[in-house]
Amino acid sequence: MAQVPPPGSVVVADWHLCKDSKEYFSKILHKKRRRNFGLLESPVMPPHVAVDTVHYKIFISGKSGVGKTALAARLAGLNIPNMHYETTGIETTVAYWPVKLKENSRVLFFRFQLWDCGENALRRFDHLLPSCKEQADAVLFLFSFTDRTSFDDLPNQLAKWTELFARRVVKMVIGTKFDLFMHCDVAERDVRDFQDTWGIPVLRTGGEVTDGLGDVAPLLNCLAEKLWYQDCITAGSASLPGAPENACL
Ligand SMILES: Nc1nc2c(ncn2[C@@H]2O[C@H](COP(=O)(O)OP(=O)(O)O)[C@@H](O)[C@H]2O)c(=O)[nH]1
Ligand SMILES: [Mg+2]
Repeated sequence: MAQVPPPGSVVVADWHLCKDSKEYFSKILHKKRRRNFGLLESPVMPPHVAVDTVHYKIFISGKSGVGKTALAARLAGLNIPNMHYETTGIETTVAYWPVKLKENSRVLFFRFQLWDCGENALRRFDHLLPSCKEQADAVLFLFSFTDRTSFDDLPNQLAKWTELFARRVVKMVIGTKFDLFMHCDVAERDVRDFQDTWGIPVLRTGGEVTDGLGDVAPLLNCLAEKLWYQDCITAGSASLPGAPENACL
């Protein structure tokens, strides 16, 4: 079973609510909404506040209509498309997220490059999957709470990606459309059973974007935590929940 850090043991949870985080989060906000960053843009801190940025590539996996494009938009603070249209190829979206490490109170900007590829395009064009897979640090496995088949297919998806990667990658399972509880097709008990069997926590998402930070903070902090922990293990300090100075910089 994958080694996972206990939730909240590596990064400060809900740091976006603390006063000392304001200076950092203000750099990813504009008029109280998330700032959009192009591929070559990044948050700029004043010269006396040196903050390192760590880069990660994240692939979003899941069947068509499950909510991959909506999740990428949500995590980056962009408008969520109301209409479903199949993503025609690969779309990448950049999301920055400041994180405070518990061990040494060090602040880092995490730069997540989210790779979203339409399922039909993946099937039709053989070259897409290798480029999505190349150098990926994490895979987000999506299922929809309103689509039982997407949940039942998770073991296949996990097996497929485990086979594809010889090296270690972070795996996260996210249930979308949790807001549509009237149409919920996946029982809590089934989610618990899945977590017990696979040892992977299931996160949930859905609903209106509120203040732009609160609804994505648990997802982004969890992702940051797992990625940082993975780097610690790779750098050979698996016993530490924090990281050595050069773990991934
Ligand atoms: N209510 C609700 N609708 C969602 C959610 N996620 C996605 N959708 C809607 O589901 C449809 C498919 O989403 P999309 O992200 O395009 O699916 P993709 O094919 O996996 O990229 C769109 O109409 C979205 O607006 C969610 O969490 N809640
Ligand atoms: Mg899409």
